Amino acid sequence: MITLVPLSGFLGSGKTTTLISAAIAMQRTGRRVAVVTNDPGAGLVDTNLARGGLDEVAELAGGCLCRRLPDLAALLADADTAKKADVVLVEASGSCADLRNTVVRPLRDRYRDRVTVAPLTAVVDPLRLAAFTRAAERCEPEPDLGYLFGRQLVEAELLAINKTDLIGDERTAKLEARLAADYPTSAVLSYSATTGAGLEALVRFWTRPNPAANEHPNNEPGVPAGLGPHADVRAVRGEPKLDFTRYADAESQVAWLNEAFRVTASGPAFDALAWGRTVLRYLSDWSAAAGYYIGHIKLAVRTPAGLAKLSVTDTGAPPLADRAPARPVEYGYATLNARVVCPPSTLDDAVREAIAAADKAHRATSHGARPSSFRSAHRRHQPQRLAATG
Ligand SMILES: Nc1nc2c(ncn2[C@@H]2O[C@H](COP(=O)(O)OP(=O)(O)OP(=O)(O)O)[C@@H](O)[C@H]2O)c(=O)[nH]1
Ligand SMILES: [Mg+2]
Repeated sequence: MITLVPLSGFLGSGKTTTLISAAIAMQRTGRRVAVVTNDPGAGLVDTNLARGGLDEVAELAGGCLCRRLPDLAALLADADTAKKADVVLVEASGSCADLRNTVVRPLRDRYRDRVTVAPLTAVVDPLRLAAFTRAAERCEPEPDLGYLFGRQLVEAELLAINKTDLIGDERTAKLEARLAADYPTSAVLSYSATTGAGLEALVRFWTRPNPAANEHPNNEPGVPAGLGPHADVRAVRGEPKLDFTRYADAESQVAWLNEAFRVTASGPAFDALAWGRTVLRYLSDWSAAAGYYIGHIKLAVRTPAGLAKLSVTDTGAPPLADRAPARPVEYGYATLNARVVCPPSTLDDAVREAIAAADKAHRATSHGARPSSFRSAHRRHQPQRLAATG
């Protein structure tokens, strides 16, 4: 029986970092692990990053997990039959909610003889949570993206507080206690995907023997056993149903860019990490100046000397480097993914300018970058302003 671990959580919360660190930790204990990334568009930094450290990586692009459920089921069957994996970690897109009803429960219903589905795990960035909480405490109207963030927490079976290295032990303990009180039917854990602290407990939680989990789809924490397989778990828990209009509004505010292009040195070699840092610094400054909210902007440059990978997870924040190539290089293949609350054409302009600025500063030439952002069809004309996480 194969185990599926579904990871949800807001943009930039650390899902991919968690998935890679956890996969490596599991492999060390002899497990065969595969990972699956998912996005509305193709060309993912996350897939590049995962392929840099893991053998079994699949990308389900072109639609949310709920729309790709048959493909996910086929992937699981293949991984099982070909003995490629006994654990599959799946990352949902950061703007996805309602996974419990659209992915987890159908898998538990229909594939229970083949798949054990681990608790739906929402990766929580404590700084992002604090920003939404502060805005609520100031009695600001809840932005639709804040609503989406909240829904991811509501439906999770495990709230996994990540990035504890940024907040320290005392704040972590307080946050754990608060989430346990606010979400009494969910489990709460804390860890750091980058330092590895607490990661072992997270992995243990996912893979603990839980023979009851697949016996009945409603055998879940907080849900009385014996309800029919199609009962709505949220209704049973007394939670309001998902407001699909707000969910669609939230998604439609985000300009979404997946762009791939080639970069070559204008001189003998260029520094791909420094080049990438300039691209992201430019976009971060631009977002701060214009008041646009960054969900996540990430950039990977695949070079002969290794991968350069950087992220910005907040408006105006400095780019953080996750991977650095060993030396300057003659060329690289760049993948840029940006999720920003602004009009798509505005993001396209900013990306063009950012690339031009980096090319000029680092004696490089980018070829074939034609930014073409999109957003889901449900349009809002006034993107809402959100508080930065800082
Ligand atoms: N300090 C710190 N940074 C982290 C941790 N986990 C992730 N990050 C950083 O947060 C940024 C975003 O991490 P990702 O793993 O790409 O986040 P994600 O949730 O997969 O992002 P999307 O797929 O875009 O929604 C990266 O720069 C990571 O290095 C952590 O435990 N501590
Ligand atoms: Mg990711």
